[in-house]
Amino acid sequence: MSQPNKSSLTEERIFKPSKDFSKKARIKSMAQYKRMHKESIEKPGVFWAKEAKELAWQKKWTKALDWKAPYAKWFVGGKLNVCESCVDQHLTNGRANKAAIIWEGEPGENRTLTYRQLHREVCNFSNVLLAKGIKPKDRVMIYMPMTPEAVIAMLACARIGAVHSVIFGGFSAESIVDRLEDCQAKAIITSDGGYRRGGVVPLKKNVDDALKKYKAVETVIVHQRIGKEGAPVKMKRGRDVWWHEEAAQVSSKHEAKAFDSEHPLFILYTSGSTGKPKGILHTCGGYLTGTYATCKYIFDMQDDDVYWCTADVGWITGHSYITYGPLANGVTQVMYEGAPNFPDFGRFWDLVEKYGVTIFYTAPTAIRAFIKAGDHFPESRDLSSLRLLGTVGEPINPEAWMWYHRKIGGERCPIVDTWWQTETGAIMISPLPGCTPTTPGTATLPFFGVDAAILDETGQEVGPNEGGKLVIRKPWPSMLRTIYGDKKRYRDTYWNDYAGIYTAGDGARRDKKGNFWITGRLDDVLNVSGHRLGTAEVESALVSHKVVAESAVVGRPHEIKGQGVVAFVTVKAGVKTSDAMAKELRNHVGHVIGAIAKPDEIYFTPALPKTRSGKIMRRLLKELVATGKVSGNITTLEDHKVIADLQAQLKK
Ligand code: 7RM
Repeated sequence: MSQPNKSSLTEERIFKPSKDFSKKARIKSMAQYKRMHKESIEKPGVFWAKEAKELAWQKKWTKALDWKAPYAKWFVGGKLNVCESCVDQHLTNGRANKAAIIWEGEPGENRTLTYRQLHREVCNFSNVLLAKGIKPKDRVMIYMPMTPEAVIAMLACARIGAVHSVIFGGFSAESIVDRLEDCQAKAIITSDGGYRRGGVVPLKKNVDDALKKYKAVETVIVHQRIGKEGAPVKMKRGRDVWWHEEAAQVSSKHEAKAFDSEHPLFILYTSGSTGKPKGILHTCGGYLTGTYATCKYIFDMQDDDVYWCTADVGWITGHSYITYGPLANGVTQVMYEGAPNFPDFGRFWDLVEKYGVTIFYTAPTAIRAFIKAGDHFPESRDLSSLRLLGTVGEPINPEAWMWYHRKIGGERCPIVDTWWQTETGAIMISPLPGCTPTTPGTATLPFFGVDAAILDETGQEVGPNEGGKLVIRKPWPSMLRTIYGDKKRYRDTYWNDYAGIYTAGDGARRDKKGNFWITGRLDDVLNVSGHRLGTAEVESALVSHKVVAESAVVGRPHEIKGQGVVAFVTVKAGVKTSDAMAKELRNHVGHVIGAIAKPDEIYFTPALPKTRSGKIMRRLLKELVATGKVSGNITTLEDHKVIADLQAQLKK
């Protein structure tokens, strides 16, 4: 036999949940999973109706699913207020005085909100929004640090039927402008600032800069997180108001009115293969059902759990697994404002010990950073409260998985490697912690109602261990409904490869046991520290600098970030290149998009490798940065000298 490759070796390592874990878990055996999965695929309407019934509806639906590819409507005719399921229902089911959010600020202060207190805050802020003239379907942008107010703002929007669009606090003023223009937001909710790595992120100032370019915003509501000493802000008369001043003027009582199941809930921007981010639109009933059910089964949320998802609310993971899913389950969760390494890499483990976290959900990039920081950080804390671990955002390398299992999970906690996307709204492929045998590196099997498959170019399902395109063959409740304002792009991006089938944009293979191994994006989207970034976005940011004529951006494997950003740049005639120039361009990209997009390396080149018809040959550049050389067919290359020059530069 030939040498076994690494992946077939790792497939031999199988980890099963302990009997004790399985006994208490919602799904206890593979037989139960298989039976339920089969039913959920054969009769999706029946399966999902059962889940949806556990939420608060003011009017029951008449039809579970209306599917006219590629448009789905779930729970047609049903009416609900998402906020009622996440908050109000817990006032009468015994959870009123249970902690909903245990929050810790980066400087170390903490605050607990019970479900009753959360309800009061959300009602109060709903009245603030109403007083500002916000109507159902109006778009409201949220640009805040990780504070309970970010969650309160989202829930208040949902409560009054407004559509929130949360922008990650690490994005720049220019990124805000693009998104404002696209969704035409009427109001912005922000903070004077947020703490990050000991410093203050000037959120309100970024909003001010954005509003110099986009002028249609009528109201800016500013939550005071820092205070005048640390974050002085300018308030524009007639436009800007303080959250606490407005809140003091309105009541804390608000009755939740029901909206249609298909009423828009939020727009969240994500990177695609063009320079323009896509506004992914999610709606109420289906999205809530998907996030609720996945929390219940995949995180196995129980009433005495203390759950912590370390994502930012600015990403889909924060929407689905901080705000909507966990609260609909009535769980207690920890929320932390700051960086994992502030004041040092022990911070997360301090929080786990201090609050007795039982379920912990983070990203592989964070795990790799912890590995590098050293084992003494977790080893010197008591992590025995943990019972379940999760990962999300990118494929987890087996080494990181094993470290997580040993050093954080104490070899006792199941790990759920959860594959999903902004577009899918909720987790799609993942182990169920009480039954699925896991192997480092695979997200294992599809969740209930998820008909995942791997297809070749002709639409045939590929055989075991053959690579292909990851697709979902049937609609699911939390799927995106469209790209806001761009139906054509919605169809072209997700529904064009195979009729009526959703293409995820990821490559994958299935092993002999049916486990899905996600190999990464097939389009020009990078995954930097678990965050999606379009190469075209970085390119257009570079080209917006006055000295740049042209650029090509590719990813390269990066030890901590998963992928690093490498840029090839051609400057305009007469411009002299230098290290200082490279630094300036890096900062420029940070300014245009945000710090996560800054290229790790910039190479200046008199020309980019192109085909005779003028297309940049990214494939060559990718290969060049990964291996230092190019193989394969380069006969279509217009100018061979370009590659030789770049090769010489990369050697240095
Ligand atoms: C939740 C989220 C989506 C992209 C997706 C994949 C990659 C996410 C995993 C993963 C392998 C995983 N939404 N991805 N989770 N790849 N294993 N468990 O990340 O819209 O921001 O990104 O992330 O490429 O298409 S996202």
